[in-house]
Amino acid sequence: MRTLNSDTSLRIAVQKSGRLTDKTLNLLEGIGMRFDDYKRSMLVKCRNFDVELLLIRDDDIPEYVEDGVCDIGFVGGNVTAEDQVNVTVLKGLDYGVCRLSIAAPKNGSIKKVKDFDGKKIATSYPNLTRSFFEKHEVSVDLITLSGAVEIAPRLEVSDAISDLVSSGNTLKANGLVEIATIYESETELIQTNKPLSEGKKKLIEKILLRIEGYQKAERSRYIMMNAPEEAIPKIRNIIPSLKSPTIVPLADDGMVAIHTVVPIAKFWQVMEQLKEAGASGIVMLPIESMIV
Ligand code: PRT
Ligand code: ZN
Repeated sequence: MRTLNSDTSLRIAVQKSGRLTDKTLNLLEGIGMRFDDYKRSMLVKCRNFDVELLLIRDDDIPEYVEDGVCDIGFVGGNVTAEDQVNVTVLKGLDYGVCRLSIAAPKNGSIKKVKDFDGKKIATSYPNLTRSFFEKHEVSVDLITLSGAVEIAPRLEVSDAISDLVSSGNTLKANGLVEIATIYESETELIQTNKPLSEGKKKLIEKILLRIEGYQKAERSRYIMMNAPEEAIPKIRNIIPSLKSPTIVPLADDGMVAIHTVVPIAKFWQVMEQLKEAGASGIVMLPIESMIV
């Protein structure tokens, strides 16, 4: 039987240098973890938790987590899905958002999925691309490339591509148009399915809870405003607050200060409505963390 490595630190896999690195490290620091210089070493001890980071290429993360070399890891869903590993996805993280799409030359004959039949498709994601076309019963010839996929049609290496897209600018610059989406991706926190000690399980739960608090705070703003007392019912209708707003009487007769939390997505709309309802001196503050 495999022994539980309860005497070792919780090991977290993070991309060493790439699109997900800063956001992941900021997130870990945002939930209270402190690390020494992670630029110089592959294995970095956390100063205030029984945690260490293993900084590696993103392609290696799912397998390291599957094998239990790392207990948890932060990696794009696209990589985990392509590698077809046996891990548990604990949480989608709302950054590194992109999609794996099939794209073809703008003025060519490929306009829909069926038009890919018999075509050569360059990709770094052969597994996801193959299963997409199998599902659509379209037979394609896949050419696996490790990079620079978008120039393959111009070099006549392929007729079309299957690649990650976020803004769409790279496709545009290479005269390609998106035909269909194969996979919608975001960064995910994944966990090994190998047995974990109780201590590690508790620590993972704590990390998850803190991430939820951090994400809620990131999506919210604390707002403060002054208003005449008679405007309170109208203002309470406008504010989609988590709980009742705090209402404090001011020295000025008939005036109150109102404090509450609003989702950032609604902030501007709420601001305008509040002003119309009679609020003034509206101040917005970022929130560092939030447990509700
Ligand atoms: O060295 P290592 O192997 O660790 O890094 P990498 O070069 O393989 O990966 P990296 O850092 O480029 O990307 C890491 C992860 O970021 C990916 O696995 C995705 O989960 C996520 N991500 C989000 C993206 C993109 N957006 C993205 N736009 N990964 C790559 N791209 C590339 C895409 O391949 C294409 O070349 O950006 C180009 C398209 O971008 P737009 O904005 O022009 O559409
Ligand atoms: Zn990679």
